[in-house]
Amino acid sequence: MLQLPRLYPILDPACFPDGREMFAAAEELAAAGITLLQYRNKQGTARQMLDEARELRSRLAPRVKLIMNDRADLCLASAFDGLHVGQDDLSPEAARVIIGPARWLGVSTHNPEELAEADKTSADYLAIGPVFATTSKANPDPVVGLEGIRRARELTHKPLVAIGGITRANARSVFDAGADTVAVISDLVRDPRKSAEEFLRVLG
Ligand code: TZP
Ligand code: MG
Repeated sequence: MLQLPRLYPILDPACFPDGREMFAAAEELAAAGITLLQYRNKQGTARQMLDEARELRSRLAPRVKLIMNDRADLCLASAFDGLHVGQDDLSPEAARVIIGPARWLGVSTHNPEELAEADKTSADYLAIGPVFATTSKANPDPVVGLEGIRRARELTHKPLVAIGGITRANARSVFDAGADTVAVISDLVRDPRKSAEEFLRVLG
């Protein structure tokens, strides 16, 4: 089974008003020692996304495994290492047909029913959230809390990624509730290197 690192940063260009800043943040995260990164872009065109993804790859691979959010086509076009799909994207099995057996596949879930369903697929890891309130996602599902993580942990043996409102201050509690990995957007935006180092220390 896939072994994920404890910290799973997600870079979303919407968090970086100056376009180049996202790449600087990516380099800082890598310097802090992260080994997994998701690229998430809900606003860009396919071309912009491919350009940005290729630049991330040229800067970070092979030190950092790169996961594309939503888009199986761009995962292949940018030679990323994996794909992350949600409940409104391609189904895990449809995504698997496109990305093949070797690339990593992650699936977002928001309640026990979705998690149990995703557990039956070829997904390599499952995400559960939002754990806490988040401002990084439009129309988030209801918060699942630490109890939602505990419940999810009972329902799957796959690597479990917790997401939503996770900070250096609460990351330990998320781990203690049964998550294997924390996925983080906003608490890595300001001073990414220092923040990632602190996360890794807390989670160590
Ligand atoms: N899915 C559930 S919550 C979330 C996503 C993409 C946003 C997480 O961002 P943050 O800033 O770490 O709360
Ligand atoms: Mg999605």
